[in-house]
Amino acid sequence: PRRPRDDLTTLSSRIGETVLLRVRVQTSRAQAKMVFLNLRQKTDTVQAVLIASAGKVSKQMIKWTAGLADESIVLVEGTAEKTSEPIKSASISDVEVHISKIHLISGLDTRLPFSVEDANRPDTEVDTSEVQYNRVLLETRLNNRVVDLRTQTNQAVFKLQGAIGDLFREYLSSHGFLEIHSPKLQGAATESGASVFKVSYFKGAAFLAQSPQLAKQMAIAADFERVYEIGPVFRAEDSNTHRHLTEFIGLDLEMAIEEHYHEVMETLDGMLKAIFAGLRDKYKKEIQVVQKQFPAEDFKWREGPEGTLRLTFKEAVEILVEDGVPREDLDDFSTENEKRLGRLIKAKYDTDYYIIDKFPMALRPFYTMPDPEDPTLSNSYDFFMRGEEILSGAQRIHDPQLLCEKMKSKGVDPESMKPYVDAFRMACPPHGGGGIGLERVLMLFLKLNNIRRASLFPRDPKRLEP
Ligand code: ATP
Ligand code: AMO
Repeated sequence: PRRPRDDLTTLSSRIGETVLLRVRVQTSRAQAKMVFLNLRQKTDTVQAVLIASAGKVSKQMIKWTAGLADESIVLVEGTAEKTSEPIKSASISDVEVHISKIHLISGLDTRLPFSVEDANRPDTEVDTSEVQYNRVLLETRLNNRVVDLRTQTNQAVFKLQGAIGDLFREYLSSHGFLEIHSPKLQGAATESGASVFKVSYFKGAAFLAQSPQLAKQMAIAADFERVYEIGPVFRAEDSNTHRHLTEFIGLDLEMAIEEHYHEVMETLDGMLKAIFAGLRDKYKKEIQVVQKQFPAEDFKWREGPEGTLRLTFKEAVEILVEDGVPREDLDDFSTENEKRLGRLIKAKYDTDYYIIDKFPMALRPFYTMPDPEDPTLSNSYDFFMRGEEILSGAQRIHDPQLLCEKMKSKGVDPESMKPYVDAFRMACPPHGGGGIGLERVLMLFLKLNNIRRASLFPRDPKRLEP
């Protein structure tokens, strides 16, 4: 019968017992008649030792074990023992495994590009004299992503990425939303012609969707009332920044409105706060693992009756003007001013999360509903984390005449998007929604400083592999 394998996380409760582990050899070090091994499983490591002893562990076995390449996968049998002295580098520091048997499950037939232990070191621990030796550059990591993803940090990062998706789904399905799957191949450019990828499609061409925008609105016209989608979004923008990808995961939602577009804004806000709280409450360990490599203050948001900080675009402009930014630079926020605003808000309101409402109509896409009281403004909002945009959304125009007028004023021919416009000609309830970049939320929650770290296999203007 197959014996169940043990998990490193349960070792502390197994002192004195025989355990069976499938692990990676992170490092090994031979010393006289013994070998010390650092064994790893996802976000945990444990020290193990193999000691030569007559009749049990031969010298040959010591030699063979000492020769195991780092990152080999082994099956180990041994006893869990309390450690005499705590071991600094191990994450389970109160247990060590005394090995009696060791089998190789899978070895290496190439050299490692870097050691996983080095790749897991905090950047702050890097001594400049040792830069060559210690630091693994992001570029090198991404070129060898499979090895890089094995670090304890990355195991935690992607567990948290999965958690954000789970929490998004959980919140929305318990609030009456239906998950939809919209096509990514489109016959026409979607939001704005400038930034779509064109792909060949039999004898013609197709475009990769730059958002599920049109489909999710059409789902509302089709009476689904509340819909959401988690799916890839493609942007053909040559943006070589810390926060732009050419393919990212969009967390999108769209809902019918009863009376006011703030119903949508509040739903988005409730959902995001549920994600933040879910991460903080259920994934403490993973957050701490990441913070060892990327030191950051815990992400802060306002909870309770006070509610999320909301500013209008105009109020946000005033904050920046008061801080000395020339008013004429504030028709739109540059990344610099966005971040500056984030710092000012943090200092004044002690929050890393806030909403800016009522953007000027001129800054928003054609489908955005103008503010009925001041048509130079719009019923639209952006949400920010640590001074960077993570969500964009709005009430949409559901009147076909007004929609066509706005399309034309933004240089979009309504004929080119006929099925979309027709959806509103056959009556559609007032509605609104928003789109979130999953990798941005993850990057900013954890302060990873580069969106590529929040994407499993990132795609940017210069990277299509691995
Ligand atoms: P976000 O607004 O969050 O960047 P977006 O897709 O709406 O998402 P834009 O509004 O086009 O992007 O650009 C926002 C900011 O990103 C710009 O103010 C600019 O600072 C920065 N940015 C965009 N493209 C580039 C680029 N190619 N190089 C440097 N910065 C860029
Ligand atoms: P927008 O274009 O602002 O809005 O995108 C929504 C959110 O997606 C993320 N994002 C990106 N993430 C990584 N790389 C990129 N190049 C990138 N571009 C955008 C950001 C942004 O806030 N249809 C509207 C949404 C709506 O109104 O429902 C839209 O796509 O987090």
